Amino acid sequence: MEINSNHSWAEPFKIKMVELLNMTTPAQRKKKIKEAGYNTFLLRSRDVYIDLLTDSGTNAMSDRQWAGLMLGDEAYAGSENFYHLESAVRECYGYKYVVPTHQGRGAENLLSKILIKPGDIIPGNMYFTTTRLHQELAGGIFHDIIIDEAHDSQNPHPFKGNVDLNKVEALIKKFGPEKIPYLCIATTVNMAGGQPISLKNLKDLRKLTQKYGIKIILDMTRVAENAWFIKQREPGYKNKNIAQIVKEICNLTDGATMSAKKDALVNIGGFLALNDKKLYEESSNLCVVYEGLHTYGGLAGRDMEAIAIGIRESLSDDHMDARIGQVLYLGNKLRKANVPIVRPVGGHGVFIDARKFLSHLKQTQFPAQTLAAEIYEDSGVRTMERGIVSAGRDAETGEHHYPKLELVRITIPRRVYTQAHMDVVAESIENVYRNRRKFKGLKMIYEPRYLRFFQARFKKL
Ligand code: PLI
Repeated sequence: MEINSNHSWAEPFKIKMVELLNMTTPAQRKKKIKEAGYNTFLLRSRDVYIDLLTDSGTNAMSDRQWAGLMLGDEAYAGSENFYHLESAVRECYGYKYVVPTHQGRGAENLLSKILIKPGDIIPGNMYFTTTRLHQELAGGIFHDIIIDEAHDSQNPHPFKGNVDLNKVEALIKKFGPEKIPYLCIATTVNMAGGQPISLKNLKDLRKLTQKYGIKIILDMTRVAENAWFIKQREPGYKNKNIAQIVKEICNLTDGATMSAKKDALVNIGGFLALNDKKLYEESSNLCVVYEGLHTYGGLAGRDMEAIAIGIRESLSDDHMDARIGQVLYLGNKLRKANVPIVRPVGGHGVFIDARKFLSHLKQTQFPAQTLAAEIYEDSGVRTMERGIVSAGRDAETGEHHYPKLELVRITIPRRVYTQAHMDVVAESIENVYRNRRKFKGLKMIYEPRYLRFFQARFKKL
């Protein structure tokens, strides 16, 4: 798809320092992935050439962020950097109160503990792994309210992160509004392939939920990326900038959880942002139990400074054109080679449809896990399973969840890799695609209790 500005997506930065990479041989990689139980999370990073496991905490910081680290005020209480972070959140996102946390799941924990009672229903536009687990640990039950199109990898809907309002109304009718403390709405929807929600949909949702007094809490982890898609695709937003669109999104919600490790261009950190004073007081009090004092929340002063600067950098239109332009570049290359990928290409990565890629395997043979391991073996490129392993088990029945989407995520860190790296990635995946009939699937031989995809081990069938 075209970017509707009059210049290309070339990076609005130049490179000042580089990190040297290890190159490995096919024989070494075969051994390493076997030792890692065919789980790319269990590889050592020194054995990886191009690391596209995640865009989380893998960003390259700018010279201004690195300079900001030297301004770290490492006081236990009242660090100056906290107030810089608070100002950035207020000015850029419009929320009144901020509680820093060590990363996004720290904020999810605080939010779930203050808002969810056992038996509550938490509707969301598709699940995210850590988000749903914290809801469940607090006694909540997650319900998927995303539009059906999001579960179909080939449906070209421009806003596959949208909520189906009929699904929301049906939940309200069935359980009653008092059982639904909030809706958890993600920008862009990670497990659907990095798909955006439209502002029209969010406005309609706000109207509906306000009628019943139900809050909307944003998972704003990739809100600026979502804003870029709104600018490209939604009527009326072409002439607005990313910063304005982000503000408009946040204004339609009551609060947000944030993993600053994505949009905000840092390596660690997150926060919970709220508008309600009483909820803020409760969460800042719980923060001292789980994270640290409410003016540092598990972060060093220097980390908060880097986030404050990163938030502002993330709202630059030029940055976002280059960031998502690079993702589209890889996506278009793979599409031209007929590799089955999720359409449209999302914001933070290209997602391969492993069901179509390895159509001879059953879902219980873990096609996406198999494919991620084979890509590593082929070229040292590390990707991630986002299918049946990530989906885990039903909290009540103990059965596997069987998600319709069985995907391998090729996730692009921000400001890290070049176009030549993307060419190598595409060539490797095309090579694996040519050899796809040879792969026989995997068997799970170790399954941890929580978030199994991180630590599960497999052997080849
Ligand atoms: O990894 P955390 O704890 O900073 O953030 C958790 C988290 C919350 N919401 C969303 C949409 C995420 O994508 C997310 C973390 N994502 C990871 C680690 C990823 O690889 O996508």
